[in-house]
Amino acid sequence: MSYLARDPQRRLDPRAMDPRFRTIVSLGWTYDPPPRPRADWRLELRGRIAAYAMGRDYHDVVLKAARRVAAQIESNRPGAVTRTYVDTGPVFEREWAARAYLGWVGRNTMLLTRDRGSYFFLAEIFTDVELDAADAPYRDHCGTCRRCLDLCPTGALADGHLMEPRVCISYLTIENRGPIPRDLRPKIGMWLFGCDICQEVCPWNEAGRDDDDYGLMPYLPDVMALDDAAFAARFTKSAVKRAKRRGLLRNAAVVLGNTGNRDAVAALARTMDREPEALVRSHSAWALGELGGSAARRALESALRRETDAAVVEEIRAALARIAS
Ligand code: B12
Ligand code: SF4
Ligand code: SF4
Repeated sequence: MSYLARDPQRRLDPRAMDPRFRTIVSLGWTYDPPPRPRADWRLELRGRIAAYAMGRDYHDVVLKAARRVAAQIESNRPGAVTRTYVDTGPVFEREWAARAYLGWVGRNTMLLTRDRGSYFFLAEIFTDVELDAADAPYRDHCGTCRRCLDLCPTGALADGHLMEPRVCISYLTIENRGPIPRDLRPKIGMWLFGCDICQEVCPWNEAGRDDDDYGLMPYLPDVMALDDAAFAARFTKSAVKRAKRRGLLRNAAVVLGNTGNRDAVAALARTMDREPEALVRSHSAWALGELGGSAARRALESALRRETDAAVVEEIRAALARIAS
């Protein structure tokens, strides 16, 4: 995410992008809270996708909606300059939303409101039109609560609205292009793409819905079997495509390892045999090492005889050593 360090001046002061800007309009677009997981992910070999990625990619949907608001401003004020952002430009979206009094920045670093919780996206319209601001800041309603800090599995959150993104599951499973550090893999638990824990535990977010959650909990052996064409067919219109096929399969291997369920061995062994991406093979080797047992050991030994990639060979050896001990 080195792009975050680019253009600091434009980030801090949008007038560096266009000196005519006078106002930022901050917008929120709610999405459905995650369903309460009813599937037993370990037993059923399922991984979980964060709620925001359900349905069509929000960048398209929210940008279109925000542009409609921008068009409204332009029609009310002919000649107005507007520029619309959803997640893509050098914009501190939560900072501007907090300063527009849309909500407060919680200890989980999310922008929250009392009536909507945090299950909403942000968008901004930068404009040269001068508009009145809301009259009172949105008070912080975290109070003495620390649930998000205490329950984040990787300890990514710290006092003072701080987060260490490099250990956040959302970063590790979406933005990270390389291997997931070995010590963090068990902490990823069931998360196949993104993570909702620090929102789910927040008292300002409504309890999850009761309906079918299988849409957000795909069967992992099917995920491991996706080739390029099948991945594209299933995820082109979804935010999940950001992880790319190799990233998603890497994550699926880690979650299968975390299930502790040896029913996953066959899918992982097949991956060791057929998968062209070394990144996916190396995480599958790790997962086989976690599951252990004679079938996992045989799959690793046979993969070791064929493997030419040094990083995968190292993972296989480490996995075999874990099984032996
Ligand atoms: C990089 C990024 C990430 C990174 C880093 C997250 C981070 N905390 O910085 C990763 C990959 C980890 C991530 C994860 C997620 N993200 Co994200 N992400 C972004 C992105 C592209 C940039 C964020 C950024 O600049 N971070 C750097 C920090 C310094 O800036 P900041 O976000 O503006 O927030 C700081 C300031 O506002 C300041 N601040 C403001 N007011 C106050 C008040 C006080 C008192 C203090 C001390 C500080 C303070 O502290 C904030 C926290 O550091 C934004 C879109 C955007 N352009 O803003 C989306 C965005 C923040 N992400 C979003 C979402 C939905 C998520 C996830 C929920 C997705 C998921 N389910 O997996 C998780 C949530 C994890 C979490 N707890 O934050 C939404 C958040 C919506 C909301 N209601 O807040 C955004 C705004 C995208 C959007 N357009 O809707 N994300
Ligand atoms: S998204 Fe998950 S890993 Fe990241 S800070 Fe929140 S609880 Fe922790
Ligand atoms: S869980 Fe508690 S501390 Fe964290 S954001 Fe929600 S109210 Fe604030």
